[in-house]
Order: sequence, then C-alpha cells, then structure tokens
Amino acid sequence: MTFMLKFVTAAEAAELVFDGAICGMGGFTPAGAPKDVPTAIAQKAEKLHAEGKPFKIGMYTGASTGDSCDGALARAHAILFRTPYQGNKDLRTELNAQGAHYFDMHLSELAQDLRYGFLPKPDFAIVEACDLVEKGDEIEIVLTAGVGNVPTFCRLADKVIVELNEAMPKTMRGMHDIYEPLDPPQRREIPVYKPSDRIGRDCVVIPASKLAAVVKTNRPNEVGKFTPLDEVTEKIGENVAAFLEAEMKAGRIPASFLPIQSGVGNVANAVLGALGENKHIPPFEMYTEVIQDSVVGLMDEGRIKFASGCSLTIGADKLQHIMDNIEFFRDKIVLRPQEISNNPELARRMGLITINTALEADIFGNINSTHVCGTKMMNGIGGSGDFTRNAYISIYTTPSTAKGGAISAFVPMVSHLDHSEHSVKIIITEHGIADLRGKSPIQRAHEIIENCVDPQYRPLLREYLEMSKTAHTPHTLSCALAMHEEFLKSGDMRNTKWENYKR
Ligand code: 0RQ
Repeated sequence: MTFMLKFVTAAEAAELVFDGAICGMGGFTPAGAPKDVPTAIAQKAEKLHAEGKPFKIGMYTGASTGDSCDGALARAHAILFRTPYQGNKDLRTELNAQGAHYFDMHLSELAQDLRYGFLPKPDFAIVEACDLVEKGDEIEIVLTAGVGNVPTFCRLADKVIVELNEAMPKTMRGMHDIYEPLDPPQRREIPVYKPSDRIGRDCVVIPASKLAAVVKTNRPNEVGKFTPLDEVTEKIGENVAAFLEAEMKAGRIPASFLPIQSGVGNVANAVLGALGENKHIPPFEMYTEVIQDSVVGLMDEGRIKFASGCSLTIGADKLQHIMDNIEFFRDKIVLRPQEISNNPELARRMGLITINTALEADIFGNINSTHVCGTKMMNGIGGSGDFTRNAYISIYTTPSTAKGGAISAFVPMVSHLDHSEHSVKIIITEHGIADLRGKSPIQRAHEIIENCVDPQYRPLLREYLEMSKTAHTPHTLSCALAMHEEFLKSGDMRNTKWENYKR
C-alpha cells in the first residue's frame, strides 16, 4: 500500500461522528458488523449526556448487529432512529420505551430506498474489512463475514470509517459478490439464474478521498450459540422434512430439488438439521440471507452443495474451519449484498422454498412475526417478507405454544399482521402440517386447528369458529383479540372464556 492509511484509535474515529449524524453500519447480523467504533461512539454519547449536551445518531444497518454496536448505543440512549432490523435485548427495550424511532423494513428494500431518496443518505459508512488495497486513487475494501448494505452505504456516504479486523483472514477475499442494480427506469434483470452465479466484484471500491479513518481491531464475530434442540424444535424440523419429501414424491417439487431459504434461530437450525438427515431429499442448494452454523456441517457431509447468502453468521471455530479448508469451501459459498440475497425477482425466478418463523398465526393463515400482543416489537420482519411473497412455496414454522403453554401461537386474529393469508402456503408446528393451498378461510381454519394447534387450545378455537356462521371469514370481532386480552389480564390464554368478551 502506497497511500497513507489514516490509522486512528476508535475514540478518535468516534470524534468525527457529530450529533445528528447518520451512520450506515456494515455487516449483516453480528457477522461483519463494526464493533470498536460504535462502542466508542456510545462512550462519547455518555460523556456528552453527562455534560448535559445532546448526542444521538441515526442508524442504518444490514440486519441485527452485535452487542458492541446496537447494545452499546441503546444503553447510551444514543440512537435517534434505527432501521431495518434488530435483535438486541437492550435496543428492544429502548425502542419499546419510545427512546428511539424504529422503522421495520423489508431487508431487500433499504439500499434502493436510500438511492431513491426516500430516506436521508448516510453521512458515514462504518464498515469492517479484512483487507484494504490501494488501486490508484481508489481503495478496495475486502469485506468480512457479512455484506449487508455496505456497497450502497459506501457509495452514498460522505465519509467511510473502516475497522480493519485482524481476526478476519485476508483469504476471505473471493467469497463476496458485490453488485448494485441500476435504478428504474434503467434497471435490467439481475443476471442470477442459479445460487452459484457470480455477477459482481470481490470487493467494495471507494474513492480514496472518502476514507476518513482506519481503526485496527482484533475481534471475532459476536455470534451467539444455539440452544440445543429440544423435543419441540426437533419435531418441527422432522415435519418440515417430511412435508418436503412428500411434495417431491408427489411431483410438486422437482426431483433435483429447489433452493432453500431458511430464517434464523433455533427452529431454523432444527429444520436444516432435519433436511440434512432426510436422505430422501437429495443434496440441495441454499439461496438465503443468513448462512448459519448448521450449513457448514451439512456442506462437510455433502448434504448442502452450495450456499448463497448475505452473511456467514457462524462461530469463530466454524469460520476457522472454513479458512483451514478454503479450497473445499471457496466454490461452495458466496456472500452478496442483501438487495441481491433477498431479491424478490430472484426468489420468484429460482423457485425458492422459503422457511420462516412466526411469532403467532391466526386460524385463517395470517402471520405476525414481529409484535408481542400486537404492541411490543420483538425483532423485526427481516427478510421474511422478501421471501414469503415471492416463494415457490412459503412455509411458516412455530412451536404451537409459548411460555409453558400460557400463550397459544394460534389465535382467532393476529394482533399484528406481517404476512397475509394470500402469501402463506404452509404452516408447520410440532403437531403437524397445515396445507393452506386452495382452501377457503373456513377450510384453512379447520386445517390449522386440527393439525397445528396444541390439543389443549383446540376446543377453544373450535368454539370460536362456531360463534359465527354467516361470513366468508367468520370473526366475532369483540372476541377476536380476547385470547391476547386474557393473557394480559390473567397471564394465561387458557383462561379465555368467550362469554366474558362477547358483546
Ligand atoms: O421468548 O425466550 O423469553 O421465552 O419469543 O421464541 O420460540 O425461541 O423462536 O428464536 O426462532 O424466534 C419470530 C421472534 C422467533 C424470530 C421469532 C417468545 C418465546 C421466546 C422467541 P423467551 P422462540 P425464535 C430471519 C427472517 C423475524 C422474521 C423472520 C424472528 C421468544 O424468528 O424475529 O423470520 N423472526 N426473519 O417465548 C409472545 C407469542 C410468542 C412469544 C414466541 N405468540 N407471544 N411471546 N414468543 N411466541 C431474520 C433476518 O432477516 C436476519
């Protein structure tokens, strides 16, 4: 490198960030998210707040980040607004207390909404890199385990701050496929026809003049561990695998299979494990957003042939395993911007089998993925909407109950709507499979109650259906949210008595 990299400490980099600045944070999930600079910004905020001075930043990200970013900034009450997805306990508390404005967005849309001018452009892009290479008056930024919205953040931001993370090997170069589509009316088709197609560059390129600071770090990804499978998640996984096997045998999924998109979390982990174990399902490809731990193991076993994603959200041991065997993995993994990994055009074209998790569903097939009892934000819609609406077949999974049975995941009417009955094809719990295709609302309700609802809630929901016989979607409006009301009142939906709510 011949240019003078502006090496500074994280605190010095944070000094550049002013009150009201809008920052585009790199990465996707904790994978590739900046760590030391956001923590230093949070410390700066705390110091200024102690002096009675205001300091908050607007924050765009890829998805969730690590605790040193979202957690630290939320605890410092330093967030003005935040989008498009989060998953941090302290940030959840902050935004549910109206301490920060959060707008929950489809993950594929943020980059284009910024380019369209729907949202203010970032002042700073703060991104993690494993290498920086000078090429004339440009700098190549080689990203790490998550791409997120980095290409667009870097292009639109006035200044770029890089965390050069020495814990991330430079040999990651080659894993990324960086591509930004043109905007309408110039946009053409995105030329990805199968998960392994590459259409872009292996790095993000910025003018050298934009590079405001480089902070050396040495930090692994802040990726949490999964809780071990339990009986419920294991059974959900088996049911998904059995459903897909049956679809294949019925000729509704080609024998060569179709690419899988799978959400994140414990249920998703169990589903992938079960798909891997079911030898009637041929080795398959993934076109997904998050490549999680179980994918790496299934690649080793030859069960997953290829994975295209936006991030490698895996522990340090798994990343090391990939790096130690890079010749094996190089042609099996590609990391893309979320605008491409979650692109509706591509989901529809490639025929993705999409598997996401519901917080609650209603007996007519509507899904709430985000709001506890309709009011408290859990995480966000994430990529689930990008995929569900455009899937070859969209599947929702959920344990049939939560909180030891006090909450039924199935209610008469969802308390918040993320995915409508028009987009949801299949719902699967530990009890079974509801196939909603080609069914009217009342037929869907019977299918869901008899196959997916926990047996202790079935009589209650059958009674609900009995109360109204006169409509296409038979609701009794005064009772539609009674199970939620009952939970808020007595702490247990099982106490619901319709006569207490019916007017
Ligand atoms: O809380 O741990 O305090 O008991 O919700 O539930 O069963 O552990 O499930 O970790 O897979 O998360 C929908 C939140 C599920 C997640 C959601 C309580 C339950 C527990 C978590 P406790 P589980 P998971 C990928 C694509 C967003 C959309 C999406 C999610 C906690 O999957 O955020 O798929 N999805 N995005 O007890 C009240 C209910 C409840 C409930 C469960 N009905 N009411 N609490 N819980 N059901 C993400 C990206 O795009 C990056």
